[in-house]
Parts: sequence; structure tokens; C-alpha cells
Amino acid sequence: MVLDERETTVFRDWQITLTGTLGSDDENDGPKEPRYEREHMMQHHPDSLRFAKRRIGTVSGAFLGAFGALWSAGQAVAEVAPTMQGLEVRGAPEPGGTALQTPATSLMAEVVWLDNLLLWIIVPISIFVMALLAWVIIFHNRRANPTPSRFTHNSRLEVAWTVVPILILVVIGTFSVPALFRQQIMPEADVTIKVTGYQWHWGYEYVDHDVDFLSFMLERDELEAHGYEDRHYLLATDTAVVVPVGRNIVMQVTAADVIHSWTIPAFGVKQDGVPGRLAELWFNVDEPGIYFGQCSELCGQAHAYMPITVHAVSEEDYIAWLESQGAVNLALAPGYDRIRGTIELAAHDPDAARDED
Ligand SMILES: [Cu+2]
Repeated sequence: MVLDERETTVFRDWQITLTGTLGSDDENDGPKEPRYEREHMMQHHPDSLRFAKRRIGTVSGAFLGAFGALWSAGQAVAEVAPTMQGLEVRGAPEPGGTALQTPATSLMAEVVWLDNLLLWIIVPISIFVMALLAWVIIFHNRRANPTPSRFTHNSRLEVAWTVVPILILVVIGTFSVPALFRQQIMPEADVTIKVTGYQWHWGYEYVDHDVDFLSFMLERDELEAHGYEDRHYLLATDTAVVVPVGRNIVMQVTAADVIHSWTIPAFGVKQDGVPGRLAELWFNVDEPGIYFGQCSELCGQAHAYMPITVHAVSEEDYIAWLESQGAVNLALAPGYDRIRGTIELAAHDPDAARDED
């Protein structure tokens, strides 16, 4: 049986009411979201009943199960997002991987370079300290050295072990402080996106274009319909942040309930979203692709289930996507003049245009 959209909505409302009632009566029904949370989710996203749906599984009774199955059947088959066409997954953790993800921005390339620099500094220091320890253990134990010397000061040694670490820190700072400034000083934005962390999903707002949407993690059985693979479970979301490559994206990060943290490891960005405050981060993606991240601030029960998906696409695809989202002020999109301007000019009579001037 396939429910039409209206019936589905009615059914969903009924289901939520029922789940809410059962949830509040049964103290043993596991941890619960605060009431406002459930209401908030209901208002903002019809699909946000995922959590309610999960809860249904914990309520015994074939009756509810059967209705749950019906509800799933009523859901429209998810469409693979058009921005995914031909996109490769470039930013994702690898099984057994230990290194940082391949950089997708100049910021991350710098982070990886710094990481390698620190490795070259820290390995000799560790070897030196281990060697000192071994020397003390072998040559200065009670048996090898029964009558130890009694001196307590050595000015030259003390100056050396103060100055050398300072020099090491200065060398590190010479490279790390400018890198930090490059991350923290916002460039002129080509695209501005406001992201809000909620318990437990993300909300995005393309501030110039009046486009906003929520982003929820895909369940295992929903991945394929959205064009993802099983290994993208806990990473892929139903909607994705779409950005043009080669452009400065400034993200304004905030949160609505508790502190969350927005990150894409391959971009080298991570920023806490704090309720009542607006922080910023920026990135400029080198290559088209799909990049994943996960909320990085412990934010409650479903902290591990609010991942982040970014689709980095060409300017053409970005504008087409904006259009598909009903964006206003399309002309503010980067590359609009180049891409759409030529089309309009081509349709224009060039002589007429000259006469107007
Ligand atoms: Cu979070």
C-alpha cells in the first residue's frame, strides 16, 4: 500500500503523538530528548521523525511495527542529488588509516606540512630524552655508581636547557603562527553560509540567496537511494552543503541548544558553534568532490549521529543547484556573470546593445 503525501503527513503526526505519549509514560524507555527538542524537530523537518522512528523500535507490539513499515512504504523514494553526478568521495576516513586526510584546501596542505615539520622536531627530542633516561638507568644506578657526586648546579647546562627549547619554540612559531592567522582572518567571502548546530542535526542557510535546509544523517538502508555506499554510514547526510570550487567560502557557525562543532578534516577547519554567538571559518576547495565531517563537540546522546556532507562542485553546477533550491539574488553567485552573462548576451542583438550605450 502506498500512502499519498497528505495521508503520510497525517499518519506521521499521529505516530509522533503516539510515540511522544508512550515515551513520556514509560520511564524505562531509555534516554529521551527534552520535549522542546521533539517539538522543534517536528516543526522544522518532516523527516526529523527519524529519532521517533528509532524509538518505535523500542516499544513492543507488532501493531506499531506494522504501522512503522507502512510509514516507510509511504516515504517517497529518495532522489540522488543532482550535485552528486560524477563526484568522487575525496574527504573521508579510511579503514585502518592513521595519517591525516588528503588536503583539499591550501589551509589543510599547510596543516599537513606543519604536522610533518613537528614530526621532524619531536622524534629527535624523544630519542634524546629516551637516551638520557637509558644513560641514567644504566650508568647511575646504585650498583654501577655507589658514591654519586653531590653537586646541584651547573650554570652552563641550565642556560642551555632553557635557551634550546626557546629556540625550538621560536622555529615552530615562525611557521605555525602565520598558519593560524591564515585560518582565522576571514577573506572576502564569495559564498556566505550560516550553519547552526542542533541536537542532533545541522541547519544551513545561504544568506545571500534565501536558501535554507536541514541536514540529517542517513540510516544504513537509505544510503544507496541517496547515491552513497555502505562505508559512508555515519558520514553521509540526506542534504549536503553545496559549494563552488576555487572560491572563498565563509561559514558562520552557531548553535541553537548546546555547543556543537562544525568540521571537515580535509579542509583543515573546525569551529565550535556556541549558542548566542556567531563564529566564522573559511575554506577554498581545490577539487570537486564529496567531503565528510562529523560534529566534533560532545553534544549529547546522538552526538555521533550528526555528520556533515559537503559537495564541492563547479560554478556552473553550483548555480544550477541554487536555482533548483529556489534561490533569490542568483546574480550574487560567484561566476554568475561569466556563466549566465554570456548566455544572455548571446541572446541579445549586439548592435541594439551598442545603440543603448
Ligand atoms: Cu553536535
